[in-house]
Amino acid sequence: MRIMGLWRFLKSLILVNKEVPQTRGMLYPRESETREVRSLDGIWNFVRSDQANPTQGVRDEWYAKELSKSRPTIPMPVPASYNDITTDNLRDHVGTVWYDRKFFVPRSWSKDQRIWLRFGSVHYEAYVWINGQKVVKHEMGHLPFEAEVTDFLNYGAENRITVMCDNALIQTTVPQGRITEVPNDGGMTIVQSYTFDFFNYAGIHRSVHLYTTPRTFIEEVEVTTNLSKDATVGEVFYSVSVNGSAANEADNVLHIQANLYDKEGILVANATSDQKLGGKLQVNPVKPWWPYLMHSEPGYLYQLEIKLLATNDELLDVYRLKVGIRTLSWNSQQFLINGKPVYFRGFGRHEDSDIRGKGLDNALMVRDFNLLKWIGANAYRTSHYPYSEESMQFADEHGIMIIDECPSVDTENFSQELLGKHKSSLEQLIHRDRNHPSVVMWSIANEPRTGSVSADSYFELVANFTRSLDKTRPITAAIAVPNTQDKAGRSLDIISFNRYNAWYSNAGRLDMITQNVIDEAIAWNKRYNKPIIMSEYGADTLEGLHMQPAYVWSEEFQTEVFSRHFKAFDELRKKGWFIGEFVWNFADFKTAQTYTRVGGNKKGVFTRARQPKAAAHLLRKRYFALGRDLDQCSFPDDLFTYIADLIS
Ligand code: BDP
Repeated sequence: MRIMGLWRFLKSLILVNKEVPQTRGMLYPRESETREVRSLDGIWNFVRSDQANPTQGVRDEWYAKELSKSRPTIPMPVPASYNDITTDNLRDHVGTVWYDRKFFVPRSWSKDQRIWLRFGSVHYEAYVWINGQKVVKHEMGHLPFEAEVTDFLNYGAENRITVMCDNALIQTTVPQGRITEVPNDGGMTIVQSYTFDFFNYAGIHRSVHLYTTPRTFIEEVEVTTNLSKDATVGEVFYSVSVNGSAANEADNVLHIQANLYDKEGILVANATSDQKLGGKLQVNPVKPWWPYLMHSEPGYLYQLEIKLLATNDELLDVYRLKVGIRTLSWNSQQFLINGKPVYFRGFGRHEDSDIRGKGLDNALMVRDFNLLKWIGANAYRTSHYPYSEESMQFADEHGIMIIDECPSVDTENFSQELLGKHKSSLEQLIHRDRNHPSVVMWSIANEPRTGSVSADSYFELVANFTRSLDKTRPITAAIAVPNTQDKAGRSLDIISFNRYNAWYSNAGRLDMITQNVIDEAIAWNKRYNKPIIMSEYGADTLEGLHMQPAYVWSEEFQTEVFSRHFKAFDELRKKGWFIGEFVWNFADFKTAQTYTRVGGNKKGVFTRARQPKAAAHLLRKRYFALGRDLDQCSFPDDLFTYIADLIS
């Protein structure tokens, strides 16, 4: 046993940098004059496998016919987590579940084009069949995947799609978990455990689309932007990849016509590409993309129209996407957007709500953005996994800055296989999100166990890999080990730390917050000479529980905890290198069952039903006060409640 342990330890020290598979395509499905999009969202049929026999459905080929022919099915909404839909213990199911549904493909789709099947995300692993034939397999929740299904479909006829989804997390999945077999009253049972603090919701979490492209089509578009020093001239660099036979014909020189339109739909720049299908558009005068409250017109987006043309100027394909023109830069003290230093004021969040779990919900998304703006936040971290593409587009539109986090949380037991998956999660994330102006930083992990010796080379490899994919954004990780033990910070550009003073340490001691926060931030900065963010702080709060003097779990306590942190942050802001404060959490959320959680984690500033707790009103005053002081924003009329004309 001890020899095995030693061997595992030694192996973790000699991690090597292996290639990871490269994502192709995956542009967000959009209609255009050359493309059609259909949704497969709705009510699907659902079967859970026997926990003790998770591969039975594959062996018995359940995908070969309708699921209902193999097992009784129940209705299941897509998109949604399946866990909280039924009234039985589906919530705690471990292993595989199956979905299927039928759909029609129009006869017109058979003509000289390609058909793609795209999933916004399935957690955690998905196997997909069309009409009984396997078309794609994908591992990793919260990230999209797609496959060409042109040759698998019946045109002008009915089709069947079958999905097997596996929620099991083990030591080499991202995130990690453990599966164990333990005795229960009925004999033995399978138990999933994990150390991270949110419920392992599973299922088809985001929309399923069928879409068409021409035979030769725009497969990828990558955009970067620049601004002149005086911010009057903007540049948009685009690079396009094309897939299809026309791209290989020697006498057919494909080219791109790129047109840029402003918000009013007026053409402000156009260009024809070079032979590599890339080019530059210049906008003069430009309206830069600014974060919310940093400018009177935040989130300004242009529309980039990419037209793929053949030698004879025949139009082959058209794809449009929104583009925000901005620059990012950073040094050992600051993070700047369009040359202006940024002070982040925001939240760690979760994609989580009653009944639908982590399923995409437009009503919830719009409500959340309304609350973010109401409270005066300018940023959030996608703790602890990539959020929906729809929410990324929304953040672009509303000028909310995003620290975009990959699904690596509580990372430990660093192995070669884990490293490969971790890198792949970042590759998929960056491929998906690289064109979003709202994404201003990559977070490569949350609370990794960076005190261990092997964390050193592991995070160096992960950070360098991330940099090799995108040099335009800084890299951070939210670290919780004491700074004296940490081994990852040297590989990051910006240090984020999570700490729960007066909660996990010195519970209830409001008098032990301010100085501790100041001391810890200074220590992180001294150790690494990099900008510092407090990426998590907070206290569980049961809405409606009031206690004076403040007592843990009460609304008064959360308010006081925030206020003591604000004091520390204001001291730290004077130092020049403290660049942001993020409350944990935006809203209450569900976790695994433990005696420290009452129906879930209650550190939300908003309840799970998205109503404010008392502390929300305090936080709102602070975020707007910071906005006015730092970015000259104005106050909303209802920020302060009239008390008496004795008080100004
Ligand atoms: C932090 C984690 C976060 C938890 C939080 C908490 O990063 O995921 O939810 O603690 O315990 O350590 O509330």
